[in-house]
Amino acid sequence: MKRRKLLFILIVLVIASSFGYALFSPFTIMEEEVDSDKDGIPDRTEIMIGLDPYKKNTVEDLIKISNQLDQMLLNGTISISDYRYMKRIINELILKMNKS
Ligand SMILES: [Ca+2]
Repeated sequence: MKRRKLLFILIVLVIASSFGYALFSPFTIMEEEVDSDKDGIPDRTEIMIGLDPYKKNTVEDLIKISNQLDQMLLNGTISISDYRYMKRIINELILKMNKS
């Protein structure tokens, strides 16, 4: 009996998570696709890393921000988790922009 209950809960969780994913992901993708200045960096990401989403940015701008983040880490004005998170995003963008 207990096993059945657990199995039921598990099935409900699996269905709920897949449904949640299906509901959530289209919005995420739509938001990611908005790139007002068409520089390859989505608006949401530009705002997150402190760029103007209506002004085209280059790889050099991203490198500049990356260096600023290094300074912030050294000064202790950014947490290590925020630093890692932002660096990962910026590095991915630099790679993406270098490929295109
Ligand atoms: Ca952009």
